[in-house]
Amino acid sequence: MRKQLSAALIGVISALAVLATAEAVAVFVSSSSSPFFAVGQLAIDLAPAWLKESMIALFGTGDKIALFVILGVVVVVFAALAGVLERRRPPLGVVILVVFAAIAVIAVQTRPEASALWAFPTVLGMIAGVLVLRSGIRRLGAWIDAPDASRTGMQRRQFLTYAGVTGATALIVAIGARAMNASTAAVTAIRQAIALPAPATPAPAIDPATSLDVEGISALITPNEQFYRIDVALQVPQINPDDWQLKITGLVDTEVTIGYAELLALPLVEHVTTIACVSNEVGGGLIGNATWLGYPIRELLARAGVQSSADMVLSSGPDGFSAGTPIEALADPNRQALLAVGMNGEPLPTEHGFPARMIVPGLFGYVSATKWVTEMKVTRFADAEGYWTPRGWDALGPVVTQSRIDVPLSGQTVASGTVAIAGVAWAPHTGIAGVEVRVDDGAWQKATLAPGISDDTWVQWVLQWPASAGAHTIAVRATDKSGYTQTDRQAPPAPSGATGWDTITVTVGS
Ligand SMILES: Nc1nc2c(c(=O)[nH]1)N[C@H]1C(S)=C(S)[C@@H](COP(=O)(O)O)O[C@H]1N2
Ligand SMILES: [Mo]
Repeated sequence: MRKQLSAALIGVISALAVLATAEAVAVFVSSSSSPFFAVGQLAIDLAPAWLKESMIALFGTGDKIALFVILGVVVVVFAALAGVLERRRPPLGVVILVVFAAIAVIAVQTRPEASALWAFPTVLGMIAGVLVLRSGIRRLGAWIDAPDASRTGMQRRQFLTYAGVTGATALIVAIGARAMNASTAAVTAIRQAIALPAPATPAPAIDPATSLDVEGISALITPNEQFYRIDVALQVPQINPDDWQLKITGLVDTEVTIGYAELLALPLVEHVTTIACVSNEVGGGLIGNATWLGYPIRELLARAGVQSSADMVLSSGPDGFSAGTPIEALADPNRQALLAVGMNGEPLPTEHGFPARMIVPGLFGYVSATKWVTEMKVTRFADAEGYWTPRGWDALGPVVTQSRIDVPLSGQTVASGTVAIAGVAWAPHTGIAGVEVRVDDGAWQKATLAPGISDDTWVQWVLQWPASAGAHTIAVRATDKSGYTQTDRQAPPAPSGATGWDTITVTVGS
């Protein structure tokens, strides 16, 4: 009896290990990829109407809790059985775990936004569960099935310690990770329910016909799901807008505090701005263009009254990041520096700063684009520095004028004839004056620019190239409206942004 109970206990602990691991991994994948709720949801979706009705009749609004209790009991019973069977007829216990994990993976994959990645939490959970089960049963065997009389006491203690430590760890991790996943799910629901106000000053309407019709070129407006994400946050901060506040502090006449509802009630401005990361390599993808909805930061600074000795705003978020932005840029009436709440018509996605972030045309993200921003401290460059400055990056980070070839892809083989060489070029807040393309050692040829949105956004460009058979090298360079033409001198991203021409090689077939 003691043998059976101990084996059953190991089975239950291994199920707990599955759950704990899966929940913990789900924290990094997606809160909805946790098998716990996916299985419950699938059960609800599959349950016939009569069963749903009798559940509601029996348990009323407690029907969901009842469902989880029932699921919990089923899992505990099968987990105990897995323990007993793994001791008697290995690997039957492992088989039960794997079958349950397979059901959970199917359940997770039926969720609306599921991706293949969402199988990870359950699969890693299953591996952890199998390891715990096998090693638990092995220790149990050493104690009970093949006792070495001189060591029985020690082996018993070893087994109990193993069961206790593994069980307690799994329980703590499972509860902690579940709580995190639940709070993520809660903020996701709050965000989805928000209806942003219409802008008092809308961005000009974008005529889709003005975009270049070239397969593979970057879309003029980058969809939110494709927008690059860079931050030092190990976990995406989950901020309930009701609890969020921005404080303007430091060298001001009066401190200003503003909440989310108050912010949404202000006359909001919509502005299309291209933002870029200083770490972007030449030809890289750490750049995107979006329509931002927000309130001008200069108005907030004016409310607070900036003292004349100040020249920098040190903004910070809950992940420990901070950015030092010149007040000159933030207060400039001709530059739409926004405290943004919306991105491409939606509340900011959580990974892009929900509920509010800064967007400043013309400055790299690390000195301006603080996400989840909660404080703007008015100060001086002589007295404070942003997160990346002591880590080897310039204190000032104007975006470097750059251009990128989107098509053809480097290394691609294309058919001879007319080939569209196309991409994007950017010099935010300066504007692109022209783009030139060079094939092999030929002359620089002017590319055609699509009408841009404003000097704050990137522009699409294309050159129709009569391609002859063979291998070719293609380079691009942009000239901005200040008259600067991109240098061919290659510099790495640190300390102030990569330079050099994006260059690709293609083979043209005959
Ligand atoms: N809170 C916070 N904000 C941040 C960062 C960060 O690490 N933490 N990174 C910055 C950097 S380096 C860049 S390039 C932009 C990227 O914004 P995105 O992830 O929305 O594209 O966010 C900026 N804002
Ligand atoms: Mo960045």
